[in-house]
Amino acid sequence: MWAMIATWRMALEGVCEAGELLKKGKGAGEVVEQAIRMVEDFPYYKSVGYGGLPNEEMIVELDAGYMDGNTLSVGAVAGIKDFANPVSIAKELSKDNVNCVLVAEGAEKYASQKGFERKTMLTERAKKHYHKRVKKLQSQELKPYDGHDTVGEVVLDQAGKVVVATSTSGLFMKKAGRIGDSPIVGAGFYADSEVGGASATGLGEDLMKGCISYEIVRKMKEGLSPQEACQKAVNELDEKLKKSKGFSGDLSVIAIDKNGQFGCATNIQQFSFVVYRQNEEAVVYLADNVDGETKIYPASQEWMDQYMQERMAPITE
Ligand code: SD4
Repeated sequence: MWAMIATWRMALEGVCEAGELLKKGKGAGEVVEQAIRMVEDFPYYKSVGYGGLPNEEMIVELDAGYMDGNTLSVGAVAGIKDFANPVSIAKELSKDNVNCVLVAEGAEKYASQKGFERKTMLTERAKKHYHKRVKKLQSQELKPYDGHDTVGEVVLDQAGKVVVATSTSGLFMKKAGRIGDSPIVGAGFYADSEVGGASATGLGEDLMKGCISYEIVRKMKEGLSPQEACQKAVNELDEKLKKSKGFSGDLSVIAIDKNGQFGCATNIQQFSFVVYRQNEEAVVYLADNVDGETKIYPASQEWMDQYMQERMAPITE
């Protein structure tokens, strides 16, 4: 049995190609890397890789994480500038036993030494978004906004290995050096091939507080289904944050277990995600929070068309 799940509609093309590789018996590590690289390379996705939106100094700083569920090996980069594929650097780092999580200049030095492709990641389009935002920024809180999303993918291959990886430009207009949950093991991603894997997207500062990806895998290990584990983890963290400080940021999560069953939960509306499993078609689902329950339904063609139109529309003043 092979299966994969990924955050947000933007993962679809990569997931479809990845499925073909999984059918041929390719390993989860290679597959997840390839699927995420496709999102990193696509210039119209403004929250991951090339074309990702910059920080408040108009510099694109990228975060990525990778975990191998067979060995629990983890690699991650944070605040890395001008490398085309942070996910590949994170994967490479996971092969080491020490120095597996590198930030900023250290990460860049490592990536250069290893020969990873350098690329100016700030695009003209991202600059336009930046200038537009600067004009209206004064009144706005820093938060994940529509279309600004981390790609997180969990893959189960035919050999039963589970691998998870993430990649993001983080929050638009973040402070220089700010990192979210995406390069933090247990928060943005977690995998254990004996159980399954999970990944998160939303407000990193809040997702981290619940170590939410680890928590989902832990709940699955205790016997909850992926859906129950996702829902419980989101509700518990959401309630705790609201009770203790009156506010919870966006929390959206996905998971699959070692049998290829999947789950998703969110505290927002219209969280999109992609599932592709053996003997099934790849499906884009939408998830809505309805009174603490996540309602999941396939995205309509109209929604899919509009998604792409919005991503590729000219940026108006
Ligand atoms: C972060 N979790 O850097 C990421 C951003 C994100 O939807 O997922 N936005 O906090």
